[in-house]
Amino acid sequence: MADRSFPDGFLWGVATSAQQIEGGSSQGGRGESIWDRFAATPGRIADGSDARVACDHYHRWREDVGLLKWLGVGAYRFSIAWPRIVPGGRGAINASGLDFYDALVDALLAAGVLPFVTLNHWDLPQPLQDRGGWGARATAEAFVEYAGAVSARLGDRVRHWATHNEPWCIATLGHEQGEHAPGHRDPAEALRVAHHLLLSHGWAVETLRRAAPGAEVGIVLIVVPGWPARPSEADREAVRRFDGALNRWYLDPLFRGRYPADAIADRVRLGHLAGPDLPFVREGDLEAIATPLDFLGVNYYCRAVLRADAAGDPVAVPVTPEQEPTDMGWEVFPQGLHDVLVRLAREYRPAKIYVTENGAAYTDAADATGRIADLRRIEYIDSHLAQAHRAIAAGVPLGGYFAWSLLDNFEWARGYAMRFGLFDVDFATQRRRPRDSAHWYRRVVAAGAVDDLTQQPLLRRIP
Ligand code: IFM
Repeated sequence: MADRSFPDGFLWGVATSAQQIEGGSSQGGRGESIWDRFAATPGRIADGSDARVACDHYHRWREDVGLLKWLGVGAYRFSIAWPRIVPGGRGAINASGLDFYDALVDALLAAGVLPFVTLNHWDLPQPLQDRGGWGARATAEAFVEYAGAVSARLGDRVRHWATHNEPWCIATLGHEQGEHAPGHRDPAEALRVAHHLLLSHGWAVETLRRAAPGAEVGIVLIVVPGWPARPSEADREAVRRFDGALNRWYLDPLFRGRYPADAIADRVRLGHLAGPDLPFVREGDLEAIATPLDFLGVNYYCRAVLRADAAGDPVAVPVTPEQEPTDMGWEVFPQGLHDVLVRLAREYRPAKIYVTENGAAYTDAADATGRIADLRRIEYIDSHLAQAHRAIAAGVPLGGYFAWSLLDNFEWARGYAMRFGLFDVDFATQRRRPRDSAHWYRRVVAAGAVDDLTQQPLLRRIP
């Protein structure tokens, strides 16, 4: 087996987000987020849960920094809760919110862990939603004010900043498909939302660079490679449409300063746009969006296998994978990570890429000794790391990898049943327990290289 060492300086990390782990949702002056409102609406969350307590990280953050230190990771990707900083959406800044992250950042640095901050991981302050949310251009201005407040306080210590997490999810799941907050089903609004997210990103890059000179600034996208279900022209066309709407709608403006013409034509055909001119784009917007970035964050979980419906539009079809899907129903397809990274490097030439999320939801019971042998999660991460390694060998400027997630947490509309954590969380007691994957990842991080699981009697070696 070829050497699986990663380059010196490769950043090994784990990731979380504020809404999913913090809890303390009405403490310390935090305001309401759109996800608080959404979860309080009957029928929105599969198990009827909410994120008022979640992992209680708001109170247990010192313990959680201890877990990171034990793991030995070089970086921790977390997000700032926007409603904790600007409870009203605009105007007054909540000092106690800034104090919380200030202390967290100091504790991370003292533990030898670099803070990798995401500013918007979906928890828009509800007062901004009440004024039109991301569909309103003023929300982009509010985001820049918020980014300014956070970076003024943390910019002297935080060297990695991501503006948004997965704008496609906010725009499409939240405003077109209605599955995520705020639960709208309005494709025209979703396109405006996408634009205002990108615009606010571009504006905020400048703000962040001013407050944190020399820091790396980027954005995090979900990237899903499409595959034709059959080797037909129709299915290949369905893949093109899918790719245009999900991947290129974000990548092209960010790296080429324009929305993809074919994907605009698709939206016109679908009646989501009146014509090829995008009414929400103003002069200077595309230049701002295409401000050069220090990195692109890539979240990769699986591919989409697509067939064309009667109108030629993409429909995801279940594949029959050799391996069982994850609890999310997602196919395990490690090769897709390699392919995505190589494609991004070749077609968009980002200065650097981080895999900012990758991981799997599986439920494994503890045995009588309390051990949780989550071999499937280890295999998932190991096989994806092997593909990341291949991508580096192919010349991709990959700077790091963040496993999703440190802890089991509030998995949005799926509630708490989806367990992504390297650490198991008992939500009744808030006890954190390392799964075998945590022990395994700790060794991978220490070695700076992935195991070849085929050569290891794995279950005997762990923990
Ligand atoms: O939990 C989410 C995360 O918040 C965003 N990316 C995908 C993860 C798994 O669904």
